Amino acid sequence: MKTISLEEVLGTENEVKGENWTSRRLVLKKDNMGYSVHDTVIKAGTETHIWYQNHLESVYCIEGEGEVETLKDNKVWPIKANTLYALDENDEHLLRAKTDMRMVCVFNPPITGQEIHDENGVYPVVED
Ligand code: 9YT
Repeated sequence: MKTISLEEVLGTENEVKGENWTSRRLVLKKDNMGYSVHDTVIKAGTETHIWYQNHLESVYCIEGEGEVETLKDNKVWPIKANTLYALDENDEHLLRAKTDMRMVCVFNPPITGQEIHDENGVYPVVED
């Protein structure tokens, strides 16, 4: 077995910054676990358009609050600490952070790192 601490990831290539979030990759495809695990912070006051067409993702909120709107039905799902949302239908959605939100994200199949560089499946909302 092995351990990895958040401190070991900070400031490395596995700390990836998007426009509205910073994702610290703890477990990646190269670790051969069949999934990846990220500790992600979403910035307060942001809205992010996300559609992982090739990945299933579970997102466990451990700090903060906000909401998810699923775009197929415009349903709004309040999210706060200790709530997990599972994108079990590759759901296209908007993630709105009221406060900073800290999320533990699990991806199946695992993120390689390369996909995220290209931001495949993640389309930030363009602000006017
Ligand atoms: C919650 C979410 O999907 N945020 C976008 C970043 C993504 N989770 C990642 O790459 O860690």
